[in-house]
Amino acid sequence: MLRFETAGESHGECLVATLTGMPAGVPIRLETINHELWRRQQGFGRGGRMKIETDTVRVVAGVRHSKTIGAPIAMIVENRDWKNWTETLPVEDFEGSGEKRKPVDRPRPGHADLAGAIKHDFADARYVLERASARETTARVAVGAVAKQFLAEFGIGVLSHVIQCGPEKSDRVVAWEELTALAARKEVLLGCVDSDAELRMKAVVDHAYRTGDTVGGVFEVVAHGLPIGLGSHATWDSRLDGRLAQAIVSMQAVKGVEIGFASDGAANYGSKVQDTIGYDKEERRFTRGANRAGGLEGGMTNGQNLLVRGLLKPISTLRRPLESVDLKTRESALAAYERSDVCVLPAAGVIGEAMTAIVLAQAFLDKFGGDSLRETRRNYEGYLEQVRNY
Ligand code: EPS
Repeated sequence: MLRFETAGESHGECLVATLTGMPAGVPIRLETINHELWRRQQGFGRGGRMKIETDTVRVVAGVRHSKTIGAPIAMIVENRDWKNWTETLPVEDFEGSGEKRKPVDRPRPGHADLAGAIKHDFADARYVLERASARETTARVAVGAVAKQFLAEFGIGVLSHVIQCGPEKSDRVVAWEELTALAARKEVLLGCVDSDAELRMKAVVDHAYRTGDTVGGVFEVVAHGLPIGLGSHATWDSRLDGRLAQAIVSMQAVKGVEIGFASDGAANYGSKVQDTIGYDKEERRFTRGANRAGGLEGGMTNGQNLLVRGLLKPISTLRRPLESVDLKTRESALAAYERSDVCVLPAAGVIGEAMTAIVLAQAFLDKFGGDSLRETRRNYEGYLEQVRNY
């Protein structure tokens, strides 16, 4: 079972991730992990923090001579901002520390602040926001970059693009090659392949900047090169759609998930929604009329591209704050404002890729197993042979 955990707070020393269950012999390049971390930091609408950080991974266990060794992988990404917070968030208390604290006592509507402070019996929300912050996704992206390198060994790629920002949408059908070109861009605006739509999206973010507001939208993750049969129809918790939904909605600020064209499907008759089945006798393979199911039927991959969308609400830290309550006085007060982002859509796409890659690597190893890449590959190739001869 491939599993991972993260630790670390937004303004603490560092973010930490462990990943257990990866077979030995998977080639790992630090440059590839760092490139994914860089992608997570990009996009028009990011806040001041991204100017401080240049996220760089340190792999401290589980990889030797550029390959996994079948042991837990441990990774660290340092927070450069920590040096500004050593007295505000010390590990060991010291005399006079009270004056250095930065309490957050006017909880932000939409953030973890209020429920987290009440639940943990904190007088203010500082410790809650430190962990609830999307800074944590740095660790997820590092793990996802390892999962991606594993999947790449089997010709599977996972990428993303932005399809909606506030009210502005791009409905264009996108080819895999366009996503690889998008991912190779040196400058990231809003992560949309349609440049006209991207400029309209930029105007929405500009408006949010001007008015002290924030804006959300929709990103789509696409996985390419998948075999038929990852996941299972047999039990509720092995259905891949359910596992992906959990992974995507677990992302900070994501409030909804859609597989394929789910909301269009809900508004249409069955005859317009299902992807018809054909057979190419020369190529000896099944073909499909469309991919409205988003590559998943019965909780299993069906060999088409996997399409998973995340619906991202606007970031809850507003420069023009909403009404809240002072936790000390219980009087009405405006919510706390601390430096934040205005729009994080392209970054959310990159995090969605990481979460999808992790779930796919889990499902892949559930099915093909193996303590070494060679063993996994042999099992995989045997299965592909069986599918070819079906
Ligand atoms: C983030 C770092 C954070 C925020 C953002 C995500 O940095 P700071 O709090 O120091 O500005 O920019 O966190 C939030 C949006 C949030 O609501 O907490 C990052 O690295 O992605």
